[in-house]
Amino acid sequence: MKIGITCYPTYGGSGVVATELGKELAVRGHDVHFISYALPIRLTMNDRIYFHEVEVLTYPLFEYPPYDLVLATKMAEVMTRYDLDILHVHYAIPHSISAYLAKMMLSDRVVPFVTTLHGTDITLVGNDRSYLPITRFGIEQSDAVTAVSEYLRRRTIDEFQIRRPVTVVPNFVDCNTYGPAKDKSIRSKFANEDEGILIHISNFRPVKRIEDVIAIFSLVRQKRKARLLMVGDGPDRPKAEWLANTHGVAGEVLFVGKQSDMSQLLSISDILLLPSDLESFGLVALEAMACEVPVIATRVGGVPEVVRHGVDGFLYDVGDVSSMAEGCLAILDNPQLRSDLGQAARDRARRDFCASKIVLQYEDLYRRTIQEALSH
Ligand code: GMT
Repeated sequence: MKIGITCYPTYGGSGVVATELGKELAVRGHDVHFISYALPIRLTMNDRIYFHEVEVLTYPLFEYPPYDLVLATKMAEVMTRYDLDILHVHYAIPHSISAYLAKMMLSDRVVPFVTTLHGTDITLVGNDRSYLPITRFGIEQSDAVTAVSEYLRRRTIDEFQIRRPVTVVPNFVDCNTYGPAKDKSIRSKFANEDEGILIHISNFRPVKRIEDVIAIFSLVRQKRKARLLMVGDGPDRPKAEWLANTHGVAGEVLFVGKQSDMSQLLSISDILLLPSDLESFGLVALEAMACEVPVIATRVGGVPEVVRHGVDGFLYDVGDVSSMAEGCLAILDNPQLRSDLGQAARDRARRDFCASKIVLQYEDLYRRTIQEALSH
């Protein structure tokens, strides 16, 4: 198939999923055309992967340059020139609207589009009253809609009163790339032998509750030696750095910034911390699980569909930092528990969320959607 993919190219779960999906589809022999305003962060090019940059004209009259319109124009252009069979957009706003416009712009053929809902497009942005009607319209007009968890599917249907089917296609992980550390010596760059390593990876937005990450770590640090790796960047990073200072743990917290390869840092860690207010899936938890790393997270959104409490890690109420610290200590102080949780986590990642299995679901969906569009 000739498949177009649109996503946000920046550091964020939806862009990562879209990029990894495109790479997998290319390996399986499809031509994949990424359409976005910058090269997606994890994208590596090959002869089946194309990148089409959307260039937004700025003009003094445009206080808000109309990206969605330029995107629609580029989508229609790529659909025509490369004879696309289908377009898959990740994140409803504004991508599903641009895809709809592009579809309408083609007079001689129909190129259907699939919208994948990732989370904040529904839970935050789409729920803002000013965005809700247009998000609902984009969902209703899509030729197929998927959500990354059952939680997100249900919430979309309930809150947007969606009458059309929404299919759950969960996020996935490449268990060959993400696995236990092959070279344990890298660990010594970050911690001494007797120190546990906790890791947090995110875009440092308020929903991630970075303050809780620091609070949990400082409670752990009162009881035993440990280090905290903070991976990523975003608006709450200065707050996190300041909190690490005020909690007196700045020397043990390492802010490593944005990284393109998470697998190495995850594989040398003992625990992933994900104390978010909300996660529709929690892709980073799955990536940690594939690396045999237990997860300490909040029992929110789609997280319990990924992490099983007491099996792959432990789940707690939002803000319950003392219990989360206790959970970390239980794991760090008991190597057998750490190993059991880690192995169960990897088994689950391989069995239920392995890339090859989930990519097949998308391929099937594309074929069915193309067939349906042709038959109308
Ligand atoms: O978490 C973010 O702020 C980024 C956001 C995105 O759309 O890029 O992540 C959402 O999509 C990810 C990939 O499907 C999910 O793993 C995250 O749970 C989801 N974030 C939220 O629901 C807050």
